[in-house]
Amino acid sequence: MSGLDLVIAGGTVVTAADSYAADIGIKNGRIAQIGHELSGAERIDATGLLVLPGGIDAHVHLDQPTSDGTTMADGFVSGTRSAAAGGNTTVLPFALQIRGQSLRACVEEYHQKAEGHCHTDVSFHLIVTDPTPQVLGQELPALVRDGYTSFKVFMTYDDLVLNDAQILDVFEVARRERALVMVHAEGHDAIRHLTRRLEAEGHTAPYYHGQAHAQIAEREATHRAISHAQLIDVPVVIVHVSGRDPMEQIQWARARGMKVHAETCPQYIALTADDLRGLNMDFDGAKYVCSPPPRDADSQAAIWQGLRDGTFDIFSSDHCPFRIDGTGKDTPSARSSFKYVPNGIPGVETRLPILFSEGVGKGRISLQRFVALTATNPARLYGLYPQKGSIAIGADADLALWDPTLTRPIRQAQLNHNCDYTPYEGMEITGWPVRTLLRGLTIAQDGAPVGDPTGGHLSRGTSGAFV
Ligand code: DUC
Ligand code: ZN
Ligand code: ZN
Repeated sequence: MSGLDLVIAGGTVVTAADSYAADIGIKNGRIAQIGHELSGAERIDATGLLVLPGGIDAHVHLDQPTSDGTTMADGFVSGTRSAAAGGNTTVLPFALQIRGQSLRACVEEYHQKAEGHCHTDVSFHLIVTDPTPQVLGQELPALVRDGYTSFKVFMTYDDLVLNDAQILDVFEVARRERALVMVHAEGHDAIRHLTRRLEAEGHTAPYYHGQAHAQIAEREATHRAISHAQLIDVPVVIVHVSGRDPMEQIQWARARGMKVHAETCPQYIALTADDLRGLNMDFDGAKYVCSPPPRDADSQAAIWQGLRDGTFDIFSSDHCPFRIDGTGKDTPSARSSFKYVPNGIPGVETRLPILFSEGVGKGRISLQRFVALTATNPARLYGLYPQKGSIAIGADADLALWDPTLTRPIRQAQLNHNCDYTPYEGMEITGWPVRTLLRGLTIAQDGAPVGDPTGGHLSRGTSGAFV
C-alpha cells in the first residue's frame, strides 16, 4: 500500500496468539498494513526488537485526594509520562467519589485534572463510595451509557467502605446496565480488630500493616464478594489479589461456572511481607505499605501459577504513589501507628519490565501470555478491544518496541514518576521498552518521555465479561 505515514520495519510482531517477523504500516494513527518490505514516509528500524501492543495498565491512581490530607505523588502529567516510558499507551485511573458528592460532578472534576495533560490515553473507572438512590437510580446508569463502564467498590477503609447491602445494590445496577464491578476485597472488621490488638501490644511499626491486613481477611472478603455476585448473577473482577488463599476462592467460583475475573500486581511477585520490616523494623518499611500487602514465598509461587494457568486475567500496577517524605508517607501520625501510613506504592513504569524479566525472561510465562495479561485482556475486560490491546489492521497504532536483551537495574534516578523512591530499587531487569508509540506518534524513547501530551480520554464499550 502506498501512502503509509510510518513503517516499523524488521521487528518481531508479538500478539496474545502469535509471534512472527513482519513490518507494520501506519496511516492516520492506525495500523494499515502488516507485511513485508513495506515503505512509507518515515521508517523506524526495529531489527532485533519485539513489537508489542502498547501496555494497558488497568489500575492506576492519579491525583486522588486522601482523607488525611496527604498528597498523592503523581498527577496526570507525571503519572502518564512515567507510564509511557514504561511501555504503556493507555492507563485506567480512578475517579473517586467523595461521600456526599455527585458522581457526575466527580467525573467532571477528574476530566478537568486530566485534560491536555496526558502522555498516554486514559479512561476513568468510577469509585462508588456513596450509593444514594440518586447515584444508583440515575447517575450510574447515565455514566455507564456515556462510556464509564466499570466501577470499583471497597470492602474496607472508613471513608470508602460499603456494607454488604450497599454492595448488593451496586451489583444490581451493574447487572442491569452491563457494567463491570471491581472489588477491593479485604474484610474491614477483621482488619480493625487486628489493628487494635497489634497497637495494644505496642506493635506500631509499618511492618505490622502486613499483619493487620491478614490474608484470611482477604480470603473471607473475596468469598463474600463472590457470593454476592452469584446472588445477583453479575460478573466481577477481584482486583489486586495478593496470594494463595484468595486465589483458591476465585478458582472455587470459576469451577462452578461463575464469571469471576482476577487481577494481580508486581508487588505480589517481587516483594514479600519481610520488605515491610525496613532496616531493622524502622520506618523505611513504609515504602512497601500497600493493600493488600505482599505475602510470602508460597503466595508468590501461587501467583506465578495463576499467571500461567489463567486464574489471573490481567496484571496491573496498582500505581498509588506517595512520597516517603513529609508530604506523603512520613507524617507524625504515620510514625505513631502503621494504620496512618498511606496505603500504596508506585509502579506504573516498572510493571511491564518486572513481568517481562521475571516472567518471560525466566521461562515462567510465554511471550503470548505476557501480552495477554498486560494489553489484550485488559482491553477486552474493560471494553477497549479491538481498538486497543492488539496488533491488527484498523487498531490504533499503539506499540511498545522492546529490547529483550537490554539488562540494567531499576533505579529511582532513572524513573519518570514524581515519587521519591521505588520499592524495586536495584532489581536487575533484562528486557526494557526502548520506544513507545501512541497512535503512531513516539511518546517515549530509551526510558524518557518524548513530546507534548497527546493522550485523550477514551469512552469505553461493554466489558467482554458480558459476552
Ligand atoms: N487499594 C488500591 O486499589 N490501591 C491502593 C490502596 C488500596 O487500598
Ligand atoms: Zn484497592
Ligand atoms: Zn488501587
